[in-house]
Amino acid sequence: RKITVIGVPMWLGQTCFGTQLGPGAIRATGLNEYLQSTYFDVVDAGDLPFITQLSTETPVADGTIRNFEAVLQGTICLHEKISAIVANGRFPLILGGDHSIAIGSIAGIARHYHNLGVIWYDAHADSNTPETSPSGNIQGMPLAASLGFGHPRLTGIGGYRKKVKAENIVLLGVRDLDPGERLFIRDQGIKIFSPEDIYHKGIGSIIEETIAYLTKRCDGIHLSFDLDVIDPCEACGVGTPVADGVAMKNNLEAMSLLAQHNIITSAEFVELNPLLDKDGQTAAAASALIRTLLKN
Ligand code: DIR
Ligand code: MN
Ligand code: MN
Ligand code: MN
Repeated sequence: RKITVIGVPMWLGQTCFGTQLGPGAIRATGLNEYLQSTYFDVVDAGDLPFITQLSTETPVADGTIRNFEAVLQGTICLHEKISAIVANGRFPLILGGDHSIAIGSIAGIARHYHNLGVIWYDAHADSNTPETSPSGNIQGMPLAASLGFGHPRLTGIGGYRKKVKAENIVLLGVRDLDPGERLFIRDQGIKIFSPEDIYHKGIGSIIEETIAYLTKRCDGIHLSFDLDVIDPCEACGVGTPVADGVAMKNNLEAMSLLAQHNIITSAEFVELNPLLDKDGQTAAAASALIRTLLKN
């Protein structure tokens, strides 16, 4: 496999300073050295050149979206970069950065597939629109935006609106839904598994079901991994931890199964905030998940 690593030091999709340091903290685990020793062809394209100072932007566009212009420009920049990586036949491994960046990565990837599947592995559903968002954070909107719902400038990135179809999405590990998101997921008929489902059915059977469901239609599958899906006891370095998460043992097994089936065509690992981390446990978790996903 030909892999291009790209860091996306974005934190303005939420309010917790430090998420822009995520790519560096994951690299510091020795990820590149591991990948380069394992794979023939690994390129680290470095970080996108974002300005990461404290934002003075007023909470925006139409008054409901925080740091709108800064996040929009970041996602546009990422979209172009990722599209070029995929066009060159390479696997993009995206290191975040907060989850708003998924708008750009999916916009860049989806143009190269007829039926892009997305596994959204997250404590949250990130399915808010500016109308339903309780926070105004774009971090909570990327899945809705990728389906074509939200601010037109966010949904219009890349010059096309609908990046993924609702039936090509599976949500895994979700346990914190806002009221509007609950309705949205039901209306769209999106497949969703909670940590409780994983506990009862076992991660193996959930992943097998997910793979069977997506591979029926999809010609590529993007993994969008929000590190806050992990139980906070094992990964505290995230801005919005939610109790009763998915154990690392299960997360690693999930990555291992996805690797065995060889179906993931792009991946992002987001929301690491090294300033909130303890002894680098969350960075180490991210690194272990990536290594397992890319094994073989
Ligand atoms: C919440 C939190 N649903 C929001 N979302 C987060 O702000 O829309 N996503 N933290 O990862
Ligand atoms: Mn998320
Ligand atoms: Mn989340
Ligand atoms: Mn199988």
